[in-house]
Amino acid sequence: MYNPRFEKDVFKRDVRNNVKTLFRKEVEEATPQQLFQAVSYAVKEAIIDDWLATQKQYEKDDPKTVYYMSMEFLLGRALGNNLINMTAYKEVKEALEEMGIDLNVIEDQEPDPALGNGGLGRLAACFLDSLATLGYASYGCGIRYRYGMFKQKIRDGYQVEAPDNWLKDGNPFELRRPEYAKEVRFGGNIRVEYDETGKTHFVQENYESVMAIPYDYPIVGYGNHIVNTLRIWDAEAIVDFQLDSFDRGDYHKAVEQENLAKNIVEVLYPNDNHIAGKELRLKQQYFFVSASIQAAITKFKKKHGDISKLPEKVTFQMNDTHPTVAVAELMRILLDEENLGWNEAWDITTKCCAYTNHTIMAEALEKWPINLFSRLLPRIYQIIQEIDRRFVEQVRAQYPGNEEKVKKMAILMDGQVKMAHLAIVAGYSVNGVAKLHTEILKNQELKDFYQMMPEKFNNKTNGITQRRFLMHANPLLADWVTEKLGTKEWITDLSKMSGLKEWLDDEEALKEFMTIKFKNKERLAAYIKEHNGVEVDPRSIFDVQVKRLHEYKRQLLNILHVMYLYNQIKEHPEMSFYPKTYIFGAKASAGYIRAKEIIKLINSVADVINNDRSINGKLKVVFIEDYRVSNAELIFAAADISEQISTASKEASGTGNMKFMMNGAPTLGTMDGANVEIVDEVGIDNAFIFGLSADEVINYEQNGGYNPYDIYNNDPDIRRVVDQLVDGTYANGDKEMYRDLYNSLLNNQGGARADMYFILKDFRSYADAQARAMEAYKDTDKWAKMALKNTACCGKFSADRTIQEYVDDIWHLDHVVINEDELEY
Ligand code: T68
Repeated sequence: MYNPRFEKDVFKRDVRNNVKTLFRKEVEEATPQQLFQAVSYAVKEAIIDDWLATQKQYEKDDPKTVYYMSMEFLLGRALGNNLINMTAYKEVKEALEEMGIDLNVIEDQEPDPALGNGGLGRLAACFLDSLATLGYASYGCGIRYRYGMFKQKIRDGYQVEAPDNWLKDGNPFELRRPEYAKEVRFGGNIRVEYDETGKTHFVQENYESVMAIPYDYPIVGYGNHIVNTLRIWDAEAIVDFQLDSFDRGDYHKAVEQENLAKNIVEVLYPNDNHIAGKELRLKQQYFFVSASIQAAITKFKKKHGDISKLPEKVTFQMNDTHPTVAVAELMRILLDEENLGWNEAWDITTKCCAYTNHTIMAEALEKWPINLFSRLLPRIYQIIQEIDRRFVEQVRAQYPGNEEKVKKMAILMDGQVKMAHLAIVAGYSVNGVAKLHTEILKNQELKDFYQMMPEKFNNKTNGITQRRFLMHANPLLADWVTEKLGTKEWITDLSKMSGLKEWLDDEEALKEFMTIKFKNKERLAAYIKEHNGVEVDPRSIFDVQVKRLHEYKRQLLNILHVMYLYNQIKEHPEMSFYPKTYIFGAKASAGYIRAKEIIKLINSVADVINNDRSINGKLKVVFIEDYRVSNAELIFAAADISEQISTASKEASGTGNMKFMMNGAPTLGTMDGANVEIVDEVGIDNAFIFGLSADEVINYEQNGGYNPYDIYNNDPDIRRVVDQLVDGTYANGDKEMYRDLYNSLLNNQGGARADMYFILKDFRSYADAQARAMEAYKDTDKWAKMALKNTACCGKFSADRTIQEYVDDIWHLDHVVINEDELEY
């Protein structure tokens, strides 16, 4: 047995004891939430042993460590995942059954930790899982937001946001570590001092400060006893709010300090691929970055003393530009606290920091107004000025007389601090997240930087963890895969999935595979019935688009096509049509009006179609409320078709596409992001590809776009659905409700081109891909083969592969092994 603590009797006794000591109850009287807590504390105890063992091993081996710096970690629930990675899931399920407890019900009690928006945050969580599983020393560094991603309710078809108070019942897996607290300073001014040797010192004064208190989360590796740490920071006032300060007249100051601390970690900004540029956001960034870097340096110095060796043992990976102040903070510590000279400090910093870019969307590029930035972070700003001064000198030396270059590349320009430029100049590595994306970075967005420093640029195609998205999400398929491969190796080596190709011509195996899909569709149908009150037929094709709502992701194209299908069915009731269920799930940023209009439109179309008896249930539309990691797991397992229909060039990678593929759903999509590599792996015949290429899109964009009226005027089907936005069909006669969507498709508006995302341009080609998919589905055997081929070819898309590439090319970490025989429990 892997872990003696999971001997059934011991475990059962632990759970009973926990119920008693935590709640003064017997198991039989406990609520499901109380049982969740009791079970989780029992699991945590077992984790702590491995956590300690890991610390010991790291202490001994002294491996190089990566600090993965991210504003977001979209973890999803921990209990089930931890049990899987401790290889104890089935044993614990059985033990609980014997106590009359259903593990699935208990798992559902856990709030879904949603400290992230979408792809970027979930990628960070998958990476931590892979780092632990592969045996690499790592810390995730982030913020312990009091409120995570909002809960989405649909009221009358509209999105309504409710706060996500995820900590209200406490959190069994976290560990508060006040002994590692760090002070973080904001504002004030910098006084220059000279010491007796004539050396300059920069002293920050009149600042406000907060205490950063770390909370540690165990990140359990799969079956290897390694437990790494996600360290997220809470903020507390330095001077506790004390009544006697009232007497001293400091009442306001005390309240202010308390509020400053409280505000910083209050809430996650709910924007995906969009930067609002709020001062509080910059505070959040500096807060967690400063605390994390201080902690890393303290730890390093305690062991090694000599700070010049930092790059040998430590690397900071910046997840997008959000933590880029890390560069200047590290410089500050090296200059002001370690008293190094500029060159030496710069040498260390540029060997320690690396940057991942996740988007080319202009509205997501971080630029801070200099006045705001320098007021909040005066010393950091000084340091950035000096970095910029030296860099601009270098540009001028390399491109004499070319002031255009300086304008395009400087870090400080037009009153702004350009965070991406800072990250590239100071980073030793700059990577994109899929091949196509990296090429676009090199040849378009970051072309000037690529020309000047090509050696920094590299690609790391994203991946996902098969532990959560296959083992936990789809236990039926996971067991089937193990049986067919005759080994569990795929759990830590996903390339082994290719062994499934042997079964592509085996009728019996294909039937089993499709039976599993059917059962998963029944499971999702039950969820939809319970949560949405809509009846869907698991025999219909489940065509799914779940992801954040964004114009570039083109949910609007999908729903316009549904409207078109509905028109067709009404007009030609006799035409052959395989019943289809279109499933959507998406949160819109609270302030993104147009995205919210699209949600309303989807729900209105669902309302009309689902209530039209005349179409005999041929078409259904479902909008799943509050799409998040936990229901995503049910959805991927049940999908027949994976909609990945972004405007080519806009989706840096996508990772949902990989989760669908792994679970046997062919991609219906554009040649964008990692779709390109999915098609490479699975073959063009096992996907449904349509639309403009990235080159074509970029070409149109550089030439002012295209004229959507050419399509509107010449294609009556398209014209009809576009008109239906403003003829009241889906708005109870209200002709204005969707006027903005209509205009966005046809008319230039201010700076925005008509149909910026080429929805009408790609419509015909999309409808054609949809028709091909339906034809393919009608041939049951052919479809089964195609679906299995997708699962069999998903090997490349494991985050384990991605992380190994980061390790080999960027981080150069040492592999750590914990010897099971030496464990002391
Ligand atoms: C996503 N980016 C990419 N950003 O859109 C997706 N942005 O193609 C890619 O697969 C994924 O990153 C992982 O690489 C995001 O998710 C954000 O969430 C975000 C958050 C705040 C500010 C800007």
